[in-house]
Amino acid sequence: MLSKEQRDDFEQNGYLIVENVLDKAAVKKIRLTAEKDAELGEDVQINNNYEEEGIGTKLVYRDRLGDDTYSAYVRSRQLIEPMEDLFSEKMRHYYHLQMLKDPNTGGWQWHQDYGYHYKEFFYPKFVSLMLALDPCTKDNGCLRVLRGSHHIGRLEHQECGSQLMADPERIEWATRELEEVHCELSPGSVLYFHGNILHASDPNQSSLPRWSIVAEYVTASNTCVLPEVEEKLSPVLDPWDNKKIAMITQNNLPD
Ligand SMILES: O=C(O)CCC(=O)C(=O)O
Repeated sequence: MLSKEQRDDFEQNGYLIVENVLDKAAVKKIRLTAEKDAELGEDVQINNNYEEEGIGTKLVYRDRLGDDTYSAYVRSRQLIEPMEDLFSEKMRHYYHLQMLKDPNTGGWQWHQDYGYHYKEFFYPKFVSLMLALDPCTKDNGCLRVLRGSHHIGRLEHQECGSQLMADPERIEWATRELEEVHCELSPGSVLYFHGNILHASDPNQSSLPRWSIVAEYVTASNTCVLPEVEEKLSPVLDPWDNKKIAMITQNNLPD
């Protein structure tokens, strides 16, 4: 359970960092599995987040929860219950991304995740989490947020390379008005961020990888505007306990 102070922080700031949600052993298991995961390697896409030639962003997109280690954690009690607490509702999984932010990759323009998905859901009851698998620091392009920017509401987004970015004029305003916070995370810590918070990140210009899992959810009561979205969403999540997760993750450990 989160404290009242944590819930108030999220309400005011639009984001919340919860330290050490997963222990070192769990992070090691996920990291090892990902390193040796041939399917992950095959499904990597390189997104270009800049209009001109620029550093690409390496990621793997998954729109279903499967019998794999990442899905097990994405639906785990440890990760899901804080969101249920923040929204006083059960959650549904929309998709998750394996962010493989290797040296000289990455970089995201200012955007809101609900800005990407406004056409799909009627309410901004949309929340993302970032589970750090490596240290996320200023030097390797940790997520940056504009504190409290979720109170602005959804902004218009425009294409930028193969991604979207929020209206540049509004970004200029927002960066003048609001404090920019670097969300540094230790492995196993989780950043929860509201669908309307403005966030961005720099490319990883360090010599070490900065991998994470970013997962997106809506509350159980949100309404799908597009019928095909309903099919993609998971049923209302009954979060998995450690016993169930241990079974899945043990089966999937590489030799
Ligand atoms: O991983 C990053 O650096 C940024 C991820 C992000 O902005 C997102 O998933 O919306």
